This record gives sequence, C-alpha cells and structure tokens, in this order.
Amino acid sequence: MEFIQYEQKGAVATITIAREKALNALNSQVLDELDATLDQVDLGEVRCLILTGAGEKSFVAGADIGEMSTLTKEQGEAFGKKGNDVFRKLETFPIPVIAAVNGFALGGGCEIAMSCDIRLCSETAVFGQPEVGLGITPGFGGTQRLARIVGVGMAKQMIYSARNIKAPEAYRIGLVNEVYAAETDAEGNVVKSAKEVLMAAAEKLASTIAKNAPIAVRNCKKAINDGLDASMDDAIVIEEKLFGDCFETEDQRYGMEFFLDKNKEKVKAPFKNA
Ligand code: DAK
Repeated sequence: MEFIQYEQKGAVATITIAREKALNALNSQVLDELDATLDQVDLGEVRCLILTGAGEKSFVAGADIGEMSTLTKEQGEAFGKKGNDVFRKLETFPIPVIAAVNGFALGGGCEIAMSCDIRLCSETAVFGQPEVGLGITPGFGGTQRLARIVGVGMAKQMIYSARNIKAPEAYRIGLVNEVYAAETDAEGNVVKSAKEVLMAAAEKLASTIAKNAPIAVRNCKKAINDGLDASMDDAIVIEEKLFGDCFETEDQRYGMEFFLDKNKEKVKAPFKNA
C-alpha cells in the first residue's frame, strides 16, 4: 500500500490516509487501497475502527482535482461510483468507524467523514462542500448525508454557498460530536498538538466501544442505519429483529448474568464476540 497505513492495537485499528503532499486528496489509487484495506480488517479481533489523515494539516482535502479535471462524463460517473462504493462500505461496515478529523475535510473529505459513524475533530479542522465553485455537485454522497446529519436547511446553505466552516461551527450544527484543542503549559507552549489530543480521545472512545458486547454493538449500528431509511413502522420491526438476534448469544447470557450476580467483588470479563 502506498497511500494507506493500517495499525491495529488490540481491538482498535486505525486507518490513515497518507498522501500528505496532496493534503491526503482522494485519487483512484487511494480509493482502491482503502477498499482493499477494509476487506482485510480482521473482524474476529477488531471491534472499532478509526479513520484519520496523515500529518497535522489535513484530514482529506477532497477528491483529487487534478485527476478529475480531465474526466469525460463516463469516467466522471465511474470515479463517482468508485468513491460511493467505498464510502458505502465504510458506512455499512459491520463495526463502528470513528472519523478523527485532523484538519481540512473538504468535498470528498467532508463526505468520507460523514460516511463514518462518529466524527471527532481537532480545533484546526475545516469542513465544507466547495464543489459548486468547481462547477460540479458533491459526488460522494454529500447532498444526501449532509442533509441527514445537519438538517436540510443548513446542508443547502453549506452546499449552495460552498462556504467552509471551522470546527466550532461544525460542532454547533452537529456535524462533529467533539472538538479537541492543543494542550499547552503555563507559558503557553504546546505540550500536545491538537491532533495528538484528538487521536488520544478517538482511541479512548474506540476502546470504550470495543469493550461492549460486539454483536450488540454491530446490531445497534445496523438498526440505526437501516431504520433511518425506513418508515417508523418498518424501523421498529428492524429493531425488534436485531434485538432478538442478540439473545442466546454467549455475550447476552454473560452480560445479564453478570448484572444479576450479587457478588460485588466480581470483575467483568471481556465479551467473547460469540
Ligand atoms: N486535489 C488535488 N490536490 C490537492 C487538493 C485536491 N483536492 N487539495 C490540495 N491539493 C494539493 C495542492 O495542489 C498542493 O499541491 P502542490 O502544489 O504542492 O503540488 C498541495 O496539495 C498543498 O495544497 P495548497 O498549496 O493549496 O495548500 P494551502 O494550505 O494553500 O491550501 C486548501 C489548503 C485545502 C485550502 C487548498 O489546498 C484547497 O482549497 N484544496 C482544494 C479543496 C477542494 O476544493 N476540495 C474539494 C475537491 S472537490 C464526483 C466525485 C467526487 C466529487 C465530486 C463529484 N462525481 C464523479 C460525481 C468530489 C469532489 C471534491 O472533493
């Protein structure tokens, strides 16, 4: 892999898009490598993924404008499909994916973050859908996912105006769940960069998620995702089935037995994913 780094620490794995010279912009090779990396995640062991960008400046500065500039209509559609397929794979990935947004998240960068379950960012993050300024529409799901996350009015404002927003505004409109600042000492010297603080927080959240019953967590993700596309009547049935699916698992039996056991000295064992 030239542009994707993969690191697993216990039950948490981090995927880093590493094309720093182009601010981690997504060209076809990055998309292919990301696709292949997702296929190789060991779902028996890994229970939560983190997606981030290499360096301090950029998460992903969008789709590669150089590569897109010469595309024909057919090639444009094929490039859009390649991106959409990978983004959808992330969105429906069986385990939760946290986007740790460490800088620019523009165009395809904002869109890939929105394909993740949870977005955390550094105070330096900048979000936006600049496509209409380039003569195109968002092409990796931005028109659909942004409206679902921040509401139709705010999504239309961001997309029609092509205006970038900084981390505090992204937090205010619900595009990110948390913003992390650099840590400084009494003299104001940076002790930990905003990215370091962000990554530590992302890893902590990922570990917390990874400690919970994996089958239940996966079923929650599926219930929320599938339910959002259904009527409430159908969505409730989706939840019922995924709720029922947890029963008779080793983890459901153990989780409930542990609660019912009155011995206060006991220590909870890791869930077995079974
Ligand atoms: N593509 C290619 N290279 C990029 C890039 C990008 N999106 N963003 C940055 N780079 C490259 C720059 O060209 C520069 O390369 P060198 O000149 O050093 O070779 C290097 O990264 C550093 O960038 P800058 O010198 O520009 O750095 P600055 O700090 O001055 O500015 C910036 C940072 C993020 C504000 C600026 O680079 C910028 O505005 N970048 C473009 C951001 C952008 O517009 N992104 C959205 C792209 S559009 C579709 C499929 C997909 C899409 C649409 C349709 N279908 C097929 C339907 C998606 C569209 C997009 O994502």
